[in-house]
Amino acid sequence: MSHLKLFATILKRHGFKLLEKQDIARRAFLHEQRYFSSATSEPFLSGSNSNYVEEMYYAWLENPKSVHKSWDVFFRSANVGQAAHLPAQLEGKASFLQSHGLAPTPGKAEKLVEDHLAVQSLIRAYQIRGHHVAQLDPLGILDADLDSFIPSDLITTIDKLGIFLFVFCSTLLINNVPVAGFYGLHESDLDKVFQLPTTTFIGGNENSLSLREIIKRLEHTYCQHIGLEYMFINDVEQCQWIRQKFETPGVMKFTNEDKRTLLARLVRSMRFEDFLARKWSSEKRFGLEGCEVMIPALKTIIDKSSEMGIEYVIMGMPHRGRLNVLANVIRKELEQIFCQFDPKLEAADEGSGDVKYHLGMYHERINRKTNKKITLSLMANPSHLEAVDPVVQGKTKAEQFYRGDTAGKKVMSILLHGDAAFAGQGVVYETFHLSDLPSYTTNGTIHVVVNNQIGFTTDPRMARSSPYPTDVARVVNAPIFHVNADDPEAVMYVCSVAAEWRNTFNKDVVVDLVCYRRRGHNEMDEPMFTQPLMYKQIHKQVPVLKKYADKLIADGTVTLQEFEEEIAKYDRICEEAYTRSKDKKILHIKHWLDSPWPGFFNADGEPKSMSCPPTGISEELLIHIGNVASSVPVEDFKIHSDPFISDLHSDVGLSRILKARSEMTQNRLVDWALAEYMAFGSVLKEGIHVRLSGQDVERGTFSHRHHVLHDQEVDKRTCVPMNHLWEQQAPYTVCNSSLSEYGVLGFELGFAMASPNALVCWEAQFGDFHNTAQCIIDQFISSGQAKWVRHNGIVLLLPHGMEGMGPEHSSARPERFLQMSNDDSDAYPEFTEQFEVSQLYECNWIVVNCSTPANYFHVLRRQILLPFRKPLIVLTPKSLLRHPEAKSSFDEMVSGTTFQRVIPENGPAAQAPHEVKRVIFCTGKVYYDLVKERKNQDLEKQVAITRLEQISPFPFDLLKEELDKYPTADLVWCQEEHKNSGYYDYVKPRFRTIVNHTRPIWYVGREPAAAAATGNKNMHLVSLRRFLDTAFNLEAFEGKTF
Ligand SMILES: Cc1ncc(C[n+]2csc(CCOP(=O)(O)OP(=O)(O)O)c2C)c(N)n1
Repeated sequence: MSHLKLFATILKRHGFKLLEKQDIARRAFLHEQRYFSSATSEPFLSGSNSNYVEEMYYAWLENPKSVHKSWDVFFRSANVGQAAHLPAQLEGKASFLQSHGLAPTPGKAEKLVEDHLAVQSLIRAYQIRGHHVAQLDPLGILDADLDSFIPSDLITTIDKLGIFLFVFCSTLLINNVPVAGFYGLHESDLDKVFQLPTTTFIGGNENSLSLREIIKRLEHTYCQHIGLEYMFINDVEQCQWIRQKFETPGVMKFTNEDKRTLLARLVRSMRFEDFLARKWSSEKRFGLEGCEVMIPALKTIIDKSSEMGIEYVIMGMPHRGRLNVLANVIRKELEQIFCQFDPKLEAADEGSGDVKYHLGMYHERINRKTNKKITLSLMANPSHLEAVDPVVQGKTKAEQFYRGDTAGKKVMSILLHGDAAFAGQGVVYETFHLSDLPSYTTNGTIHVVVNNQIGFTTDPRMARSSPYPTDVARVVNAPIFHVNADDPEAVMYVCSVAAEWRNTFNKDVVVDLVCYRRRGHNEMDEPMFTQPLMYKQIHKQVPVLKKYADKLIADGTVTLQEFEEEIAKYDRICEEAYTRSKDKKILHIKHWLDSPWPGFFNADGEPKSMSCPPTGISEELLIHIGNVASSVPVEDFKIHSDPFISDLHSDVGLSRILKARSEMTQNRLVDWALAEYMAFGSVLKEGIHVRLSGQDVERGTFSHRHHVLHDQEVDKRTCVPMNHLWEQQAPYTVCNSSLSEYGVLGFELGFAMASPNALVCWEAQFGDFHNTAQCIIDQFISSGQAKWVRHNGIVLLLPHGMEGMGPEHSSARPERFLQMSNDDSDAYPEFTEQFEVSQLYECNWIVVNCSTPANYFHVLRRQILLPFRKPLIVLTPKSLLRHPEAKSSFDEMVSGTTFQRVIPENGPAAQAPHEVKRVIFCTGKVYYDLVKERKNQDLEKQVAITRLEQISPFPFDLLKEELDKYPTADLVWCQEEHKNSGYYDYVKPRFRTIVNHTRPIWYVGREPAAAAATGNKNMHLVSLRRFLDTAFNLEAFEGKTF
């Protein structure tokens, strides 16, 4: 910053702020005095009562070293008559001091105390606000904090102090009071020695320094190329740790070897971009130019982490520099990357693929610095910026979990961000909020921001309201290290400290690489349209590689010849790989898989079979699980029963629920909650980890689940009976999540990615809340396999049902999932023996709406028994959780039984199908309304009701059987949802395909509507009545055409 700019700043701020802040400083001082302690080891500035002063003085007279250094400074100054004035409480002891020749000269003495306080405040001001004046922008024209003003409590150069005091202070008056600088310090104070507080390390081995040296060292630490934000952290130990890492004189040392490695890495980073630019000048690649330092930065983080024991690093990143990361960090074979630029190559794998800068990667290699094995994985991601963040976290958590790495010492995540996206995308905040939750923490993530000070064409001043793009990290007390990306050594140091921070505290940390973007948003864009001045400067900017090479050549670390050879060597590597890439004929998307599942598929990556064993289990198992589910498997644990009723009546509250479970088990029955228990418990026995996450899932939104019991007498004592089923069982994790859908669903999707041997379920509080996680659903769950050939067996449990609860708690929007299902409505399939399973294999996800607990039990188990993984969307019930009819017998769950995709009519109508006038097809809860109404109207022989349990992929085969069975009946699709939602639009064309358009499928249900449901209970009931009447009006469609 130029001096002129500095003066302007000083003048401006003196207009009103200065005295006010001095006042504040004084008040703080007086406040501090009240808390003086009498400990003899205490420094002068916190010493207290009067006897204590005498003690100090006598001790000092005997041996000046026996007292704290600050007292030594004080008595010494007083003795030479410099300035020694006691704090107000000690003034009463003036006579004592006078009698000992220590009579203070009032003005000077007071100044000594004030000056010490001022110096402390000054140090603190640097620690808090030094980053605002750090030189972070490599272009030298922008302010990383979007503010060109210097905080008024910083003295940024010794020059400034001098100029400031002489030029301005003597003449500047505010309210007729002469302004003597923010702290009242004068040039004459510069060579005075001040005691350093314990909250700084600038002294190194020294306890006191001259003011001149203090300012110099503070400036060196806080106002050069590194800007540190950490003073908001609540933990003193953590703050001290950071201060020590950055303030200690001479900490930033690099050996020649380090510098040469850094240069070589910069060569690779820069020449890779140059190579791509030369070969494919008109292709989008989102180059890294302007932030080439990111490659050595990531490598430093990985080296350091590997040194400290990390074996697996999982990364998520946006487009910028992604190819470079694949090439030079993950070390993907260059020819594989270059292949991606060849539009003529044929894709060898299933799926539709993705553009090259979205693909993922998994690679095991030896870290050359540490000679240790390291696995690196870059997660595939959609264009949707930051969406991958929680996915990376979930996968990292799972990898830690399966390795028993509870403290995150073996597996860690690194997330890269663009400045605009980091500031703008809410999922960043949601992800940060998972970082310290026991069931979601990954024990610290290192965030690296490529802060090129622009977002596409948008200036950061228009893109965020926070000073830095990184401010979101402050909510979790993550330190933020801003660094000028044109100072590679500063960057390496910061990255190394970041890695150590994570290893020491297992908390998140942010490295903000303040850089620039040499080209447009992509290589085809013209940035001068929108940022003319910035780009004029960028065009003049010397690339970082040249700057650093010049520096190392000048100081003799490398010779020009060595540098040129390094460049030639890497260029040769690229050329050779390019030649090899020309021989490739086929593009394998599988080579870009980020999460391989060794052993799960056969050698060609195909499922080992195309069949699924029956999903029923033995009666013995059902009974055992039922008994544990209705018990409290730990001693002396008092569960909930109504506190207002005495213990004698223990079958109230939770006791009653458990008792009911026990009775159901004895009666060989299950309700929804018990069926879920049976499904989870049985797969746990088979060694499959089960994880259920979402808001309030432990108890269940509808208070039906109760998977975590709470001791009513001991705070925070809990018990999870599901983990007490067998001695040898997989662990069960059930966790209430933060109030987030986007972040948490992304997290669970990532968790499910790590292993096929886990049943990972996410439950929405109400089904419609999934729409705040739409990006995860659309971009990952629906299309993930097609884009990135990776399977995922995540289960979404979405409470759904029109129960008069208003527009917002009724519909899980099944139509959205069905609309994205990839089965062809018009293609009549061939019904082979394996039709059921191969249809599942071909689909992008499975959508079910079970009408019985047994079927819910089966579909959960089928998820694990299938020889491949597909996302499963389950529309789950609300009122059916307690519906007396919605119970299943053990007979429907024992060995040999299986999931029923369709539950056909099995009452009187099925006995005489030719007499049936109407077949109503339906799904879910409306079945119970229809059955009741049919009984009321005595139409059990005339009307068959068939339930569609698996809606997608559509069970063409079973429905064909049903349709053939009732050749003369009307066909009706009945749903409780509005016509433009629910299932109608999905099922209608498929039914028609089955009957080859020869029979109509009539619609019965609610009218189309803009809102998912009415908020008026009466309207709800009226519309229910209306469509039930139509459903059983056998003349309703007479004479109508279709
Ligand atoms: C969620 C989302 N919204 C919008 C976009 C469109 N988009 C692509 S890149 C970009 C600018 C990103 O800027 P920044 O995060 O600073 O990264 P940079 O491109 O500068 O590296 C935008 C708006 C997107 N990809 N994702």
